[in-house]
Amino acid sequence: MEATQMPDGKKIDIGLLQKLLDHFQGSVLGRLVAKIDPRVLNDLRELIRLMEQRDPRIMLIGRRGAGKSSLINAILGAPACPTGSVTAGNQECRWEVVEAGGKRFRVLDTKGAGQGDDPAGPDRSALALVKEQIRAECPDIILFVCKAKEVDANIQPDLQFLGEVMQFARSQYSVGACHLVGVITQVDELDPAHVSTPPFDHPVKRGHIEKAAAHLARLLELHYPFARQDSILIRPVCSYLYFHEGKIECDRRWQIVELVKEILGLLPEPAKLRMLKVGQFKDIQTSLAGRIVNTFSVVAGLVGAEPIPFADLPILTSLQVTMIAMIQAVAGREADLKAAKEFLVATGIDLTSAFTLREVARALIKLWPTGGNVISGTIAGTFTKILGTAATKFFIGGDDLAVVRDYLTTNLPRS
Ligand SMILES: Nc1nc2c(ncn2[C@@H]2O[C@H](COP(=O)(O)OP(=O)(O)O)[C@@H](O)[C@H]2O)c(=O)[nH]1
Ligand SMILES: [Mg+2]
Repeated sequence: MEATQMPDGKKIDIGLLQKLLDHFQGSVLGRLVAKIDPRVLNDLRELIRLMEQRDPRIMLIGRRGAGKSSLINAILGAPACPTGSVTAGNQECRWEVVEAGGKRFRVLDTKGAGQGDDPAGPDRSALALVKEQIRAECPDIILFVCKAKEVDANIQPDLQFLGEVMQFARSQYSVGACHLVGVITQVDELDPAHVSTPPFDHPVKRGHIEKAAAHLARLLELHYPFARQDSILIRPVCSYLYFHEGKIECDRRWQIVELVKEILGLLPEPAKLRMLKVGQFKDIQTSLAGRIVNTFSVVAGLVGAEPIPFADLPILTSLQVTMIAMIQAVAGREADLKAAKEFLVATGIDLTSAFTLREVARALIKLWPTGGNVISGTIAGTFTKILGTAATKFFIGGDDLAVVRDYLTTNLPRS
């Protein structure tokens, strides 16, 4: 274990977490803890995956004009994809990066089953191209996009296309690798059409939106081959955004944030952080940060309690700085250690000085006069938790430094 003083690298050293995970899996105490609460090691494993930070992969199925490109723009809040195709255009079927304002993900835009009226079923050559792309990379999410006014307009071929695509994806990857969400677009155009601005709470309009959603749900139940094992989400949205000279001139987006939240819930860990950048999802960020803080506290507790064949102070320090950097990442910032250290300096905590820890230790021993390893484990865990909570308050809660310092002064036990 090379951690000497403070971790030196700029980026998070996931290797440290991996080494600790390996260590705990083999150690008696680690196994004991895992036995008491198997979530600990699983959480650590998931946190390691979270930091892989790869682009989410979203595949779009729906016919031309359904609003696939508009939906992507609505999610990004920027005109990243050309819309309003009057003609089919020569869009290529391959994974593309879409990005705007620091938000990015990958999209596989497909035209679905072509014009949708071929009795022979989906376009075979289109399907072959899609399969080639899926073989290369599995979509995390398939958005089956259907115009609200057209949910009952011969979408069978598109459904068949969807079914074949998912069957292929599941033949190549595990069941949990690819999820379906049904998206009903352009709900603003449903009757009464003069109710064209969100939140569309005209009772008749709401009735039509619900009817369209129920209809698509029923069609999927009948025709989607995995209808029984997958719980399928249906999300009606309005993606209408009008850009003029690069600025938003009209914004009628509705339920887009909810859709993104649903996507976030379905994404695998490595793809989550990039998707989090798409919006300010404080609740999701807070709960992810909470998981990070809890896991690191437990791990720090283990490091503190167990005679590990490396000095525990530098490792605890590395863990704590890593934890803070991960909270920064969840907050949508760069996960770099320099900022984490700057945060610590700003709050007045010097992790490199054993003094801080000793102070805390002395105070805690008074609180828990039991003995030995348990105490040092408890101290390390408690201290880590307090630090993590402070970082969460600052980076996610948006509390200013004075508030965070206050929190630390109140909660760090004094001797
Ligand atoms: N009123 C309204 N029009 C939309 C909405 N979404 C897309 N459109 C329009 O529908 C047309 C086709 O959209 P587009 O995103 O290009 O569809 P795609 O072919 O599936 O990519 C464009 O003129 C869009 O402006 C929506 O939610 N409401
Ligand atoms: Mg398009």
